[in-house]
Amino acid sequence: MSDFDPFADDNSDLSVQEAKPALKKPPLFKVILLNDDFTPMDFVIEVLMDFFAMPEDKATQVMLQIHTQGIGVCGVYTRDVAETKVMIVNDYSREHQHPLLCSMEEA
Ligand code: TYC
Repeated sequence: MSDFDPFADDNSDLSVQEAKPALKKPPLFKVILLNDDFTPMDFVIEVLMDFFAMPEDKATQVMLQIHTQGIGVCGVYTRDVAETKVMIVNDYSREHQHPLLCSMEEA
């Protein structure tokens, strides 16, 4: 009887699997609001509360910062979430005939 066993595994064909590179974190985007001379302060506060989940005191603080500095950050999100927020806020402002502008930039 032969000693050859076709199912025996001497591990001679083992190779070491290279570790997969760790997944890169997705880029993040700041959603920003721009100041203008016409949008009522109360409307901006409402937007910050309703679309960016800010409590009223925080929304008031951010609105005043935009009013005095010209620009302010509403939140930081992945690309899809940021794009959706920008669209929703701009649509909402247009619906209410306010020139409020929402935009995004890479964080
Ligand atoms: N500047 C506006 C006013 O005086 C208020 C305002 C604040 C508008 C923030 C836009 O993103 C804004 N009524």
